[in-house]
Amino acid sequence: SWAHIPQGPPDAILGVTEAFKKDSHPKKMNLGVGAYRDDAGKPYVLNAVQKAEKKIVEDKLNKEYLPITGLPSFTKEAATLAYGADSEPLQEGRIAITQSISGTGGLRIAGEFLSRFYPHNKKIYLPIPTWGNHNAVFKSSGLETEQYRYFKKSTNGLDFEGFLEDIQNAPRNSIFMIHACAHNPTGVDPTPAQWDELSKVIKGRGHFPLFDMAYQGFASGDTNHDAYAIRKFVADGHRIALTQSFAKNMGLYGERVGTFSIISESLKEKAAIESQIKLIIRPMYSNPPINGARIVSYVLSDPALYKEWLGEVKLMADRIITMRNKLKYHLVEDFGSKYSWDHITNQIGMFCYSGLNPEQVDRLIKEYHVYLTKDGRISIAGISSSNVKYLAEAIHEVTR
Ligand code: PLP
Ligand code: TYF
Repeated sequence: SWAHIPQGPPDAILGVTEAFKKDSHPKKMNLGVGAYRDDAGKPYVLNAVQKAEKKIVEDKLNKEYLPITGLPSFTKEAATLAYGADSEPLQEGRIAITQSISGTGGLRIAGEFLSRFYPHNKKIYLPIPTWGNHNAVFKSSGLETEQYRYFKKSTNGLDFEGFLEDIQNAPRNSIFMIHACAHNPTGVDPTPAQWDELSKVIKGRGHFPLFDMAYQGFASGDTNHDAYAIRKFVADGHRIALTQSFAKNMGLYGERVGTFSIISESLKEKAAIESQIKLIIRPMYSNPPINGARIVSYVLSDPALYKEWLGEVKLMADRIITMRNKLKYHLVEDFGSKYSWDHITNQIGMFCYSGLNPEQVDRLIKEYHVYLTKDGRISIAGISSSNVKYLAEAIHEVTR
């Protein structure tokens, strides 16, 4: 019998969608999960992706197994997108990389790799707050999670001093997991000058940075700009590890395509690392799915599709920025809210960390049918021209 099995809790973010689906109110809004919607509230399949899919069908490719570390043309293009074509370790062939089951799978391989091979300790430092799944993924990998300060409630911005202090106070050679851009859930990123300082201080303490890049292009609309942190750290000589996701920036959520990579010191070291990555993957899922990786490799390697894709990333990022501006405008100008809502437009990427407390979130859900996570995080992508004013009114009512 399985009677001894206790009921597990729902996922804090995906559970919001479940509640939303059960609501039949005509004005209901789902601002829970971070998935892009167009201005009509519909999922958006990028044109560049549709064209790549058409080409893939026309090319009549087979469905043989991929190698354990995935489609080589995909991992090569993905690494170039992240590290930049002029990256020294990339040009020298020193980056060990594998395809992964999207960003989450990349993080799981990262956790497993660090848990088996990181020589100094088994602790990983995560920002407060962070994406809920980070804790679970790293604990499942056998790492202990620690926390560092990141967000300052009083300003709804970065707690830069706290971040620096916690870097200084952590034992030498600690692992720091850092959101590369468009921090989830806060929408707060360090400035370039702050990244420069962070790189220096982290180096000084001998810490190891693992970057999670789930939103390249989504923060600024520019994939190079959003890669600033990782490229700066690499240029400063950090041999970083990195996970990438193509869920958001190519709209390939359900295709599950991403990477895990790590910079090695030499080709010999890289070969050993890759051999161990294979030993991690083999008993988990043998080898990754082929379709999403093909789509990404077609888009990134075809100059016309690549250009079209960059335009579409910018379009998505810009629509989000427009919604931020409108939400703030309605709150302040139409409804005369006496609070500062500057953080709505100062924060970037998919999310606004609104500062709403759990009681206010409860009222939004119960009285206004506006669904979001308990921490007050708003997925801006769920807002459209036709409901932004309704949302502003609802937020104004629960905060007045
Ligand atoms: N890391 C962060 C910060 C995220 O927000 C997400 C969620 O989208 C992921 C990783 C992983 O997402 P996926 O596994 O869909 O690529
Ligand atoms: O934070 C989010 O909304 C996205 C999507 O278990 C997501 O990262 C949320 C929860 C989850 C997987 C993906």
